[in-house]
Amino acid sequence: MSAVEINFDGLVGPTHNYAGLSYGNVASAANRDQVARPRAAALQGLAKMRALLHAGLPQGVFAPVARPDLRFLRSIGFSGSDAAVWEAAMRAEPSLARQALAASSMWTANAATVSPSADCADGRLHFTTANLATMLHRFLEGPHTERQLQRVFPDTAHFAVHPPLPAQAAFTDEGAANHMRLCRAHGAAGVEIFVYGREAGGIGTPERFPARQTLESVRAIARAHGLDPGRTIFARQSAKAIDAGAFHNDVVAVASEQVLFFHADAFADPEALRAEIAAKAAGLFEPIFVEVPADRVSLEDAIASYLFNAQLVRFPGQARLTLIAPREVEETPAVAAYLADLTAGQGPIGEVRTFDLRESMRNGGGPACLRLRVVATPQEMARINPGFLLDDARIDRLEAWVSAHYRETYAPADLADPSIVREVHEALDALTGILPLGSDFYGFQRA
Ligand code: SUG
Repeated sequence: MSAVEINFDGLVGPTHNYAGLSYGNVASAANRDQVARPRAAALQGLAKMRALLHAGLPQGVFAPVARPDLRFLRSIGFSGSDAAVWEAAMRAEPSLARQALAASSMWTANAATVSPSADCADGRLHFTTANLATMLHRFLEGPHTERQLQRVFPDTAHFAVHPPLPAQAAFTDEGAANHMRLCRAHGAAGVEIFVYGREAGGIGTPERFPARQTLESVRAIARAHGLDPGRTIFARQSAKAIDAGAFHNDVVAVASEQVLFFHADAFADPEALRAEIAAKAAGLFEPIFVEVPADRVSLEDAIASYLFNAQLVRFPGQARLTLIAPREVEETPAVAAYLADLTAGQGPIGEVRTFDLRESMRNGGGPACLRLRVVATPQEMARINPGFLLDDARIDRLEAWVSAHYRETYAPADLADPSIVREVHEALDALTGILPLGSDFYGFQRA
């Protein structure tokens, strides 16, 4: 048996809401203060997980963060009971309180950067927990994510879970959303491509929106993972893409096996990138480039439809890859027309399957954002905590849990309700009985 790629999707948390927190993420800004539907959001995510499982792919899950982040709120001076902390924070610092409430751990493409053991000098599978230091609400995810990774990948003989890089402007890191890997087969040595938006000195910085990943951060990750410089690439994302709203590279590019599917405006120097990939892949595999020209799909349509924020997967027995895309690609005429031509041709992508992920999409999170890819050999697979891998029975239990504990809707006026805190704690406490998190996983359980 060879290595497999497992998608670990983030379970949408009970406090899913639209707070407009992510400057530079056009969907997040546009939907600020809309009424959110946490239950539907979580069920949409679980439906995607079930569909990929039924299509024959291994599927894992990560638990949501406990929100509001009371530890954070206490660290900035709020005190008293949990409910009192929340009430006071919403009254005195509503915008910071909203940051503390974000359910953003659902986008596990930002949880960590992952290098399969075939690429790492010590033969272990490496994870660097992302510091997400550009956005406060996302930065708060770090301790949860590191703990989550340790629970799923506990065996240090096979797995290395690194803590986040220093949470400082020189090292801002958004995890796998800015990382791609090309290879002949998942278990074979590959070429890892790290995409960054700026250097700590500020050279080439976009003008409008923040670049969330630095060159210094990705170089540090490649070092920590023990990657071979001969098979590692650092590519600059184009400032144009960032300024158009591609706040992560996975909004404009996706890679799988030999295939790099990307927008013509994704990278600062696409020709140099192609040449470097070809040189570093020599003797390993033949890269296949599927570049989408701007006159077929504009950067704006690519970002609005999330065409590239797709999962590019190989279903068992399929000769060509399948693109798992959001429903929005069908609703953007230029994108729908492009995809019809793409799949009708002889290229590497033979099929498109779409999913309704509307609730996540409205915060700028498509299918690719919702999953962290982990390539595992059979030996590594046997050491993953199996309770985080899904089968139908576990998905049924999670769906029932969501239906029992999640609110139908969250309007901005609902958020100050102090009973939110108790509701979330009850829900997550019950979750630790479904996933093998342990009864001390969440801070409120340890308090
Ligand atoms: O970091 N949105 C997330 C979306 C992350 C998408 N992930 C990838 N592209 N891989 C972000 O901008 C919005 C939350 C709010 O506004 O309520 C948010 O955090």
